[in-house]
Amino acid sequence: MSAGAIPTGQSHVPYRYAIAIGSNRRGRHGSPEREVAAALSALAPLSASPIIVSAPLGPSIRRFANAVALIDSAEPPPVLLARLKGLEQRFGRRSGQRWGARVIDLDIILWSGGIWRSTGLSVPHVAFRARRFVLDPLARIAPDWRDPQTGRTVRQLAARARAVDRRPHRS
Ligand code: A4P
Ligand code: MG
Repeated sequence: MSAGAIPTGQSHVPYRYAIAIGSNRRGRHGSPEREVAAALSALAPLSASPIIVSAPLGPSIRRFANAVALIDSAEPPPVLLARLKGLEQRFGRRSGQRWGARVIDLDIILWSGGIWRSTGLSVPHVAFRARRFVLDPLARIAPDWRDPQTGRTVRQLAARARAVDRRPHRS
C-alpha cells in the first residue's frame, strides 16, 4: 500500500474507495436529491455524507445534488468503474454531451491503493482538489484521508478550496 493510502482497518475486503455522486436531473426516483439517495442505497456504503445542493460548475444551468460514499470492495479500480457505469445505466443516464444534465454521475475519487492510471481511468480523480461539491461532503466522512499525489489530507484540501472561493473576484 502506498504512503497516501488509508488502511482498511478490520475489514476483510482489500480496498476502500471514496465515490462521489452527483445528479442534476429528475429520474424515476424523483428529484436529484432522491436520485442521489437511491444511488447511496444501491452502493451499500460503510458511511455516507449528507446530501448537499450545489451550484453547477460548467455549462449546465441546473443545480446539483451531491454526496460522497465510502465503500469497501475487492474489485480493482477498472472493475469497480465498470460496475458504477452499469449503475448509471440502470438509473437511466443517457450517454451524450459531456457535462450535460444527468440523472446520476458516479466518480471514483480516491482508493486505498494510492495512485491508479490506466486508459480512461485516473484515481485520484483529476479534478477533485478544486471541487467543493466533492471535498465538503468527503471531509465530513474521511477528513484524514491523504491524497497520495499532494500529501494533503482531505481536510486540508477542503480548507484550501474554501479559501479559493473566498478570494475576491477580479473582472
Ligand atoms: N474517468 C477517468 N477517471 C475517472 C474516475 N476517477 N472516476 C473517465 C470515474 N470516471 C473516470 O466520465 C467520463 C469518463 O471519465 C468515463 O468514461 C471514465 O472512463 P462520465 O461520467 O462518463 O462523463 P462526465 O460525468 O460528463 O465526465 P466527468 O469527467 O465525470 O465530469 P465531471 O468532471 O465529474 O463533471 N457541478 C456540481 N455542482 N456538481 C457536480 O456533480 N458534475 C459535473 C460533471 C460538472 N459540474 C458539476 C458536477
Ligand atoms: Mg463521471
